[in-house]
Amino acid sequence: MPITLYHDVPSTNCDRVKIVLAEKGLPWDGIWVKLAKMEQKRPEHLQLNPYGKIPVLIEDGKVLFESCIINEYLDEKYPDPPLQPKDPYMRARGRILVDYFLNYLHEPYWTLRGEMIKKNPDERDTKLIAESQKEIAGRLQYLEEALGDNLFFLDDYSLTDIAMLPRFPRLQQYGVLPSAALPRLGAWFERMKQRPAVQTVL
Ligand SMILES: N[C@@H](CCC(=O)N[C@@H](CS)C(=O)NCC(=O)O)C(=O)O
Repeated sequence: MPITLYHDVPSTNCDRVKIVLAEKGLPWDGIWVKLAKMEQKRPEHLQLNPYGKIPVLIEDGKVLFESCIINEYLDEKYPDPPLQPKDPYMRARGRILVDYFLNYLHEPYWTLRGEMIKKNPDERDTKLIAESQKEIAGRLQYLEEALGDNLFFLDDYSLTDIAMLPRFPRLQQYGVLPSAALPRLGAWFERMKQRPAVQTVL
């Protein structure tokens, strides 16, 4: 049975799932959930995802939400090509890096995003923007070191790279990247952009 994805554009959380679907060559039908119209809060959507968010993926009548959990499901159900390391520690390490990136960067990222998308250029708080950019870049230093000299976070390309990628174009757009202090993350981002599956969401 085909996969159905409830999604919108732009949506970094939906992009994360779309990259995995593309890597696996899995066809999917899309159902638009227009965030601008708050369709994600409609009762019929809340029945699928009580958080009132997208993405939601349905396969064979089974409903899944939370992008990283959906991606693990897809990788386990469709293991070719594999997108998780076999070693349990490495899997856990990948989840830790994603948790760090999404949760620990959350506050300064949303402060910066708020300034950039909700205000006209002449209304923006330039001091707050500079502080947020600095805070995010400082927190990214841990990931710069975690990447080290590897091509990808867990050596081989994996769900960890895919989970992080969708926010990188925005970090670039909002002036956090490129940064002389984060050369490895900059090179990783360029490497990620070469992948056809990633190009489907750029
Ligand atoms: N942790 C969730 C986050 C999902 C999320 O925040 N999705 C956004 C779109 S990118 C959304 O639905 N926002 C609307 C809202 O929060 O009302 C996931 O990874 O799927």
